[in-house]
Amino acid sequence: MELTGAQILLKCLEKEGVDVVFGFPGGAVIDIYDEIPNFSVEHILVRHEQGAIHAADGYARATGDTGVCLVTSGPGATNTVTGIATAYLDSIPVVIFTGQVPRPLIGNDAFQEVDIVGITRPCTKHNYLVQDVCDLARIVKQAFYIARSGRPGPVLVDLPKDVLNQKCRFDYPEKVSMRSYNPNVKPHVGQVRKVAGLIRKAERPLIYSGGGVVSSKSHEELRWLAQELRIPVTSTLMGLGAYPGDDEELWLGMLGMHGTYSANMAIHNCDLLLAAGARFDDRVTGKISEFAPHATIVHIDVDPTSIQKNVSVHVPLVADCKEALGALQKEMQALRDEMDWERKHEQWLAQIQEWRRMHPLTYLDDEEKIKPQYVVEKIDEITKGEAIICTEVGQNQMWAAQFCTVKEPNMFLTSGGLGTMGYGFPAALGAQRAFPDKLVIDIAGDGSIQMNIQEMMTAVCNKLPVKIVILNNGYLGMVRQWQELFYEKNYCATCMDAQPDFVKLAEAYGAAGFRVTRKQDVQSVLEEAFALDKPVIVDVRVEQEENVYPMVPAGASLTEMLLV
Ligand SMILES: Cc1ncc(C[n+]2csc(CCOP(=O)(O)OP(=O)(O)O)c2C)c(N)n1
Repeated sequence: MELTGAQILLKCLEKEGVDVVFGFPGGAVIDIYDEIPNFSVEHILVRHEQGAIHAADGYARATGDTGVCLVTSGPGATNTVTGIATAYLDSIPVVIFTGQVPRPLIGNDAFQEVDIVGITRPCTKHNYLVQDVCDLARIVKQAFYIARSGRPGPVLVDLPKDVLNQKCRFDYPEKVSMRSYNPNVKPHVGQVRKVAGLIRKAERPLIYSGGGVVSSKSHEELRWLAQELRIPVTSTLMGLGAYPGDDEELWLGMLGMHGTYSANMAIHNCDLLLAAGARFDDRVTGKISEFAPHATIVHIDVDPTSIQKNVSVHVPLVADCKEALGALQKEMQALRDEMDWERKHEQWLAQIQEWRRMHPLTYLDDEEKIKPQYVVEKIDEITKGEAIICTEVGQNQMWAAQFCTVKEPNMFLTSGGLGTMGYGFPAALGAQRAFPDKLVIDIAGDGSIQMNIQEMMTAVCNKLPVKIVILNNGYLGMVRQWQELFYEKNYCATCMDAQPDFVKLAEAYGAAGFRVTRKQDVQSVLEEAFALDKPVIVDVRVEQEENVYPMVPAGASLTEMLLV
């Protein structure tokens, strides 16, 4: 039987096991919307297309599966670009379907025409313009395959309106074969042996784990290597949760610009750095020429182009992290019996504990004022590490990363690479849709939350009881911090004291709102808010000019930390 393009698309989604699509309609995709009620795919109507793409991304990060978003042509498509770039920089699998004007009008400046394939070429892993309905099923199959495999990422499929009306027999391919795309997932045996030999010889080894460990689901292998061989672990913002944040011996916390003193000192002094699924971004390395100066650097990454990009690596291992760490585990299992790992790194681990004692991750608490770190600590205490934590961008994000004990992967969702304000709340909606019974909290700044607050209506309509905790400092805090430290306190354009009444705003949408102005109320209000079965905003008035420490000034060496 022949089906229309719109029907074929929805059938493909069913075949891919997609249970939810986040979207916003328009003329170019109305044929798809016309068919949605006839298929098993749920559609969640957002209030802005940026909300749709971040929600799809949040769904993908929380589940480890692929997120899907559907929008119309022109402004609908361009409204997703920030979210596409966000997913691209963090290697998150999402498939974006955009409507396009009918083929005969393409290139004619038709109403609501943009070249979205051209616009997104630099920020998608791959993209397609479907020219013939008979290609549609194959393209959708490829899109999902490319988004998920190798180094994951966003894939966009642009759908001209007339193609959605054309008919073709539906035939979903079983397999994908693309001559030009064959990610290398198996590690080279010789390289694995070499790395095993290096681990065996190392006296001061350190694991630097990134988002690739989370997305390849290789946290078990990582944990084995660290715990059995007694190798301390630090991670990027994206890697949080791969290693349990409550291991007080081997876990050093995040490294880099706002990393812990012990993590940054360990990087500087280690003799072997095992980087897994991380890309040495500048927020992590500080001054490149002084990064890990005494270490042999091993880099495990499925994307060969990320190797040697920023830092010169001694031993590359191009493979999926799960395959590579699994192979290393096997090699090391054989060696473990002949070595006394328990004693081997004793001095190194003692040195690390000493650094931790000298400069623990801390802040100057106050009897009266509410410190933002105190709020995050309370959130952590109340949720016992069992909530999915999302963040916006800025100081709120760094405090969340520093003071939340993330114990499992896929539990800390944040825009690491692009640093997109407005990411956290819609991402939280995606995560909450994936896990209706989990507590999902967006730790927010008063600036960021205003970027996508319209999605509160989506939360209320769809009964997604996300909790937003605003660390309200009345500033675009992170920029203000830079102005304070490096621009002689010239607080130009960072004061945000003209604000909506967040409690009334929540109520206007049909959600609940609380305001906290006294330290002694923080805990009880958070508990009350988290217990409610509806979306909530908690507006906490925190100390206005609090800074995030430690801080490595941009371009400085990791050892040049400003401390509390
Ligand atoms: C879309 C976007 N615009 C601008 C920035 C630059 N920026 C980074 S952090 C920040 C301040 C964020 O302020 P707020 O959300 O209030 O959080 P705080 O730092 O106070 O916790 C800004 C403006 C950004 N990251 N994203």
